Amino acid sequence: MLDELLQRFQRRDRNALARLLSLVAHGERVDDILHGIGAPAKPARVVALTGGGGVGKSTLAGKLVEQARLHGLTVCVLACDPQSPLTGGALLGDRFRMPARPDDDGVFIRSLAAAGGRGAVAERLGPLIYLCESFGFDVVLVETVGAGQGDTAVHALVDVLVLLLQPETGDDLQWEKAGLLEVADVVVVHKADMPGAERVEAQVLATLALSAGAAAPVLRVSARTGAGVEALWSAIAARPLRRGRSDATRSAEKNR
Ligand SMILES: Nc1nc2c(ncn2[C@@H]2O[C@H](COP(=O)(O)OP(=O)(O)OP(=O)(O)O)[C@@H](O)[C@H]2O)c(=O)[nH]1
Ligand SMILES: [Mg+2]
Repeated sequence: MLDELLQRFQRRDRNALARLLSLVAHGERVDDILHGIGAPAKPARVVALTGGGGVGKSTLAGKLVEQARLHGLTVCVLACDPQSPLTGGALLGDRFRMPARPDDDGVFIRSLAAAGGRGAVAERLGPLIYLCESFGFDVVLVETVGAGQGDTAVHALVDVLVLLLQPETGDDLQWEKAGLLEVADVVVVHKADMPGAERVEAQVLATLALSAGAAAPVLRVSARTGAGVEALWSAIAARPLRRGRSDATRSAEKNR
């Protein structure tokens, strides 16, 4: 049964990929699956979109999918958003807001919100990413659960960590406390079509100026109007791939 799935995976059967992702998300046969799929033929560019609930991660992911396709790259989206009581569960919303053309086999979108609960999925994020990378996608885009301790762990599993903030959320200090700014490779002030974006941008720049590490680019972006989306794609594409990232991804579960 698993052997057959793995064979279909090697033949790039998307249903097999979907089934294997579900198994791993539920913590079933993870080692057998990792062993069976083999190493990726080429590294993917793995990008995480993280930020608080409702900051626009799913909407922006849809825009980045478009950018990837415009550049001729195949892309896989793993949406691990929580079944937020605020949104009543984002499962449907994610499909809705990521308008991949159904006939475009360069795009694969999988929501894992329902698989074993958010904690479980977050724990197995490494192997889930590794599966998508081995399948051969050029870009793997991960929508992670909102700001929290998990995000700093996500950093090691991805090449580019994109932190989304938005104007007037009233939790201006939250991202500083969480240390998220320090691990972000790109900071997006999202919903820049709304008032207050400049103020948040100024706060972020002031905070980054005080920190020791290399400053992450700060970009104002609106998925709604499309403003800044291309600049964001360029910033993501310009980041070097993280050395050793793929191995870290593969072994993430064993080492935890
Ligand atoms: N004004 C404005 N609203 C936006 C923008 N992008 C998304 N939104 C709205 O923000 C709300 C949340 O968007 P989502 O993309 O679901 O946000 P999310 O971060 O994925 O949400 P969760 O997965 O539930 O944490 C929706 O009502 C969107 O229409 C934007 O650029 N500008
Ligand atoms: Mg979402």
